[in-house]
Amino acid sequence: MSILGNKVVRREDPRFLTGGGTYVENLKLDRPAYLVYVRSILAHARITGVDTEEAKAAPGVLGVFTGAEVTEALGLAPNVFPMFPAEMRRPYVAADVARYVGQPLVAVLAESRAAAVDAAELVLVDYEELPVVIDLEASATDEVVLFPDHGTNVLNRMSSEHQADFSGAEVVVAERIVNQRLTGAPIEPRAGAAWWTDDGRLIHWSACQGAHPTRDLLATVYGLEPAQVQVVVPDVGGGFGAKSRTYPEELALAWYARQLGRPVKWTETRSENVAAMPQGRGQIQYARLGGTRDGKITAYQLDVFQDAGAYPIIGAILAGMTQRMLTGVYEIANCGFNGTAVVTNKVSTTAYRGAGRPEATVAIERMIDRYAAEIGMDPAEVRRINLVPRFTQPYTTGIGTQYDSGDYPAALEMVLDKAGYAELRAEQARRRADGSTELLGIGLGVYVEITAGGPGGEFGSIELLPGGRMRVTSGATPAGQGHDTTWAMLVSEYTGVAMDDIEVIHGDTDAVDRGGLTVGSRSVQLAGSALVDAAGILIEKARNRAADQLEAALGDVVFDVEAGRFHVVGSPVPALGWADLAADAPEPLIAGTDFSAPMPTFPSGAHLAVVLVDTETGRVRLDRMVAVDDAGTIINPLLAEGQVHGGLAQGVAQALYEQIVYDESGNLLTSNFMDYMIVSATEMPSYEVHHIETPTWVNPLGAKGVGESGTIGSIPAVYNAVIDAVSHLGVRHLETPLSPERVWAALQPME
Ligand code: MCN
Repeated sequence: MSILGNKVVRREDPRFLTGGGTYVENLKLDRPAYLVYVRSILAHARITGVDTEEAKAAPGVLGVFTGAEVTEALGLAPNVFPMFPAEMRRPYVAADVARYVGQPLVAVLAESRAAAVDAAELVLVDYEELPVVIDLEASATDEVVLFPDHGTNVLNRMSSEHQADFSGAEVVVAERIVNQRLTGAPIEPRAGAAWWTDDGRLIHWSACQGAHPTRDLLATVYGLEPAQVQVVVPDVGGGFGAKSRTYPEELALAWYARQLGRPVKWTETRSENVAAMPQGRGQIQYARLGGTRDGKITAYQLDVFQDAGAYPIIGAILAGMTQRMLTGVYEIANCGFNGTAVVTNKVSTTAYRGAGRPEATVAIERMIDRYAAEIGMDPAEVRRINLVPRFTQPYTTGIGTQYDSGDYPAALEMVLDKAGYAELRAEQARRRADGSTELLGIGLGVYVEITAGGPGGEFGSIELLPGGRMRVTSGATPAGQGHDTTWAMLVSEYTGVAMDDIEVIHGDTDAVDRGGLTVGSRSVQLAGSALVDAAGILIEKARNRAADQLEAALGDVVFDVEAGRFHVVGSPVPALGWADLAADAPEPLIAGTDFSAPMPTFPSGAHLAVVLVDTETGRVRLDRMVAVDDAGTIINPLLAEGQVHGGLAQGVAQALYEQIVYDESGNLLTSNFMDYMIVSATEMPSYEVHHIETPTWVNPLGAKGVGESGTIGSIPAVYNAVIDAVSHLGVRHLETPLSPERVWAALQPME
């Protein structure tokens, strides 16, 4: 019986739930030095003086290093992408100019964290204030330039080949949509530890989303061969995209370790994490949608400004993802896109759950509702009219993106059915007619997104151990997604070995040959498929060995996966199990391979939110969240559902609660969880989660990614629901997060 598709509970959870996890913070080191950074309190300033004398003399201090000293030794950090201007590379520790609040200026190392914090307070920094640019559109005018040597704040402009032509449209609606900045808010903030061994090897532990990319980065920074560096990523308390890179302030740990001749440990505080870990979103959109009066969309144009923050990293290119997913699930041949990425005096932007795809979905889904309101048609009906029909072979969208397979109408009809759409509309009408102060709103978010959209494949290996056990290594580095369970299930399925007899190793560059980043919901389809292929290779090798031992022709030996045994075809006895093949083995039986797919996969779905809006206070309560997701073949419905749950929470949070706010001087006003309204279980209803399966043909599992789906559909669903609740009062559009203040203000009579 197949184990795939079963709700197998996460075997890593007992460890996590009973304090048994191994994190960078609880790594025991011999006489570690604790690192604390002095960070910029100004968003843009020249550093005119740094006085470290008092700090150096403070109790327990082992070393104090200014930006100038670190920069002299290490230069600037390598660019994440070669096309970014060299002068915009980030310093490990800023030497002459600070460009965002929270940027590291001085490194203080001491015997204890408390001593380092105390000493950091004794460092005196002299600043000469420089003009600040926070607003994206203001930045694009270049009135204030962040990098005078580069001359402009504009990093890149991207335009589609064609622009939308609205001449045939009977109705045109336009909106400015803000995808506010968000912080990833992992439970575990960023943390790292580094030391040098006597034979010159660098060992670095990091709470990040990819051991091997961090190893390669460290090798580049310190001029080492990759083999001279070991990176260990132990358990990680969440990453959500924001830990996909190991950032300069952590890459410098090895340099401090070398100066002090001791291991160095660094864990940032929550406020440092909010201020200085790169953030997500930060995209302003100008959307225009045109159509006929009977609901057929004829033109769609999206022009966006993308905030890259002070130093361009991944966020600077995410508008490209928005462009790829421009038309979502709809047939819109006449469309266009322009994107402009700019630097601003804020921390950099990076990938955050969905990374460029939620932005595309928010824009199109919001505009569909806006158009539906304009022509007086039910928003579900407008979607029906324009959806791409079910397809199993590649479909090319208006913007030129090729999707693998999908059934969007099925997802829409299912979510409407499960939610009881007609009854909800009736209830909405009843409340409106009764003059209720608690209005009901219904919102849809029908989405398609791209997973495993980046380059490269993923690695996996399986080794037969004595007693018939298996050791699996995977290039994917999890941050809470349940890979241990998933990989053990897959290997069990294909080898017949019990899950309990399968150990899984990841996140250690000495133990795993190679690996990529756990981003873009790529792991199951790539790392999982690599294990499927590895299992096939291992079984072939085992069949050879069995043929020798059974003294049979290779062609006659078959593998019975249910029993986990090899025997001659037609005669199940004698048979050899994995344990027999492992015994007295002349050489280890091991198979490792990489899997790359011919194209990305495109998971999809339809989410429906029901909200109740209090017209007297503007408070929005999410009453129901119904989700239908299609990630192709599901390996473990329990884990996939867990992923959807987490994703939904982060989508709801963007629509209703969370927002990074800077004032116009660049001060961060939301630097802790009192000010940044992080979502919690108390705001959530019990989700109603369903799934359909449209397998992909691009990998042997038929699997697409599910790690970000929940977020992508739920943002527009909740967003649309709130506007829907108050649309009969003339409200057409509001900005997220839809705080009580914003909703209440929109409901006040015009002066
Ligand atoms: N799964 C499945 N069937 C599929 C696809 C996935 O059963 N067809 C299940 C698997 O059990 C797998 C899990 O879902 O373990 C996630 O798989 P996948 O969609 O391949 O995503 P990744 O493992 O590559 O994880 C990355 C994704 C991203 S990009 C973000 S952001 C995110 C997310 O995962 N960050 C997370 N989920 C997170 N969950 C936790 N707890 N913490 C984070 O930081």
